[in-house]
Amino acid sequence: MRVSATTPKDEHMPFETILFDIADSVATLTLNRPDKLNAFTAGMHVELREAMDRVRQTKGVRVLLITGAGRGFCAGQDLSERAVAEGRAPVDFGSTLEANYNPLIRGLRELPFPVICAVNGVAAGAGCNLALAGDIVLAARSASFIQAFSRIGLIPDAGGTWILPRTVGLARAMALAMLADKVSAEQAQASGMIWKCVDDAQLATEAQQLCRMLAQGPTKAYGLMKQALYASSENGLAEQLALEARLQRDAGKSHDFQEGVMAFLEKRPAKFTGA
Ligand code: T3D
Repeated sequence: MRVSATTPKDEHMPFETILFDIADSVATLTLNRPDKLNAFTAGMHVELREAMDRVRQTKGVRVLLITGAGRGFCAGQDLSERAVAEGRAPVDFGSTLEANYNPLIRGLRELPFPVICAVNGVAAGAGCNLALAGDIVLAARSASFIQAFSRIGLIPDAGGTWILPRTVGLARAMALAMLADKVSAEQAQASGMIWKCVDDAQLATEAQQLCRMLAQGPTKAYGLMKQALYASSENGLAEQLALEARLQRDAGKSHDFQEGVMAFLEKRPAKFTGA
């Protein structure tokens, strides 16, 4: 199955700030403002919302891959949209977060299948936290992660204050937020911020291989794993055990569970359909 890049209005017109493609059950979303390190604009947010709708609505999508065009992954909010003209009221960031960034991050978390981020270069500000919102994050060895917010007097947003303490611990999260130090891909892997870094030339291939493999996996179970793991930091052991029992009940009723067991007993590779 292949669905080409389209806008909401005209199926044949390309997006302007992103590339979007669905092939072989993998949706690929590439941030595409390379001359500005793929910084988010209001127009890009509109296109991201449309792309996310397509990801949710297209039957058969089993993995979402997010990456960036050019030498950067994403430099966060485009600051040229944020310069405060004299006499004008500043933008209300509570509103822009609620309208743009928060639904994007929540939407990724709520997808019932894996989201892979392939971080091809610098990821800064909200771009860093978009990268970290992937369920599995791969990075090119030359990529870097910067909680750039304190450099402009803001706090980490787009989920940064939630994900960082959970991945790297409170001490590192606090220092990264306050100091806005550049974290290399190797440091990010070593600290548990991301899954792994790979040689630059290998990133696209590794990411595609990973997506292809996951797209043939037990999608329903992956979705349930997301629910369980993301709930774990809010739950005590008793609640988490109860959640596992509830979700495993669902997994145990899946076609893929039956197929997995039959394949094991018949000593053949399982053919998962995702159901
Ligand atoms: O709604 C709201 O606004 C609230 C939400 C806020 C969320 C946020 O993300 S706030 C944080 C915004 N991001 C930043 O503060 C990062 C700004 N960028 C940088 O610090 C640096 O560009 C990088 C460390 C990311 C990379 O540095 P470097 O030296 O590799 O590249 P560069 O030369 O700085 O950037 C290349 C071009 O991209 C350059 O354009 P030019 O001069 O060649 O025409 C630069 O201006 C542009 N660019 C990079 N980041 C942004 C940007 N343009 C606009 N906005 C950016 N964020």
